[in-house]
Amino acid sequence: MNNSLTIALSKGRIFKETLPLLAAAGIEPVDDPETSRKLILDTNQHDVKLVIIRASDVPTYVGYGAADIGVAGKDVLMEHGGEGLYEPLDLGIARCRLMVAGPANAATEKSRLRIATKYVQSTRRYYADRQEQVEIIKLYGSMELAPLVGLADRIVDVVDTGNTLKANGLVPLEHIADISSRLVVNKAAMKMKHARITEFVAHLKTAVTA
Ligand code: PRT
Ligand code: MG
Repeated sequence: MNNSLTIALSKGRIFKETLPLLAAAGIEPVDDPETSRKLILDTNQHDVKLVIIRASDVPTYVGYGAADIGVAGKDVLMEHGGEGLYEPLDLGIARCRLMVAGPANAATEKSRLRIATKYVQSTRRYYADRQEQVEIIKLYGSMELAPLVGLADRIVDVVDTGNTLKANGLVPLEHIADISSRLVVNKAAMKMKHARITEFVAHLKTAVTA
């Protein structure tokens, strides 16, 4: 029986903050993804591998079963929709807030605001719930620039310290959701490798609550 585990992680803050949780489950990567160019990292356990991918690709890899398990921000999961995924554990890491932001002294008499964001689904849902008509402009990064050059009236982005907003003359205006990273598990893998995955989740849960 194939009882191996493939775990999908993104570089940067999620990898750094997941490392101690993996260690609590007895898993230590052999290479450092920040310095290695390898996309598949071996670990101290012969049948556990880490795949290093873009944060927004984690639900896709896990949803299709290319990885059994992954760690993804709730912001990313809300956009993806969660198809093929269980979300058994809030890891409490990489915390931030999904917010509407804009220029400090913005005029608001416009009937139809233009909102620049990479979070198109969450933004659509947020304004639909409030019955506000907005025009959503999809961007892939540097949302903070859009109001400065007249591309949009507002942005929807995740905010941590708020320093990036501040540095660009923007202020947080409306809070949409509190965000943290979640453990996601492929639904078929959860059935096929039930004991192994349940044990792994239990180890992480203990580490999270400790
Ligand atoms: O970088 P890439 O395009 O590959 O993807 P990504 O930006 O989604 O990945 P990454 O590693 O930057 O973020 C992974 C996850 O971390 C996100 O999906 C969030 O769930 C979470 N997270 C927590 C954050 C932040 N904090 C955060 N501050 N993601 C992004 N940011 C950005 C923020 O948008 C701002 O532009 O970091 C910048 C600095 O934030 P301030 O408010 O501290 O200035
Ligand atoms: Mg980034």
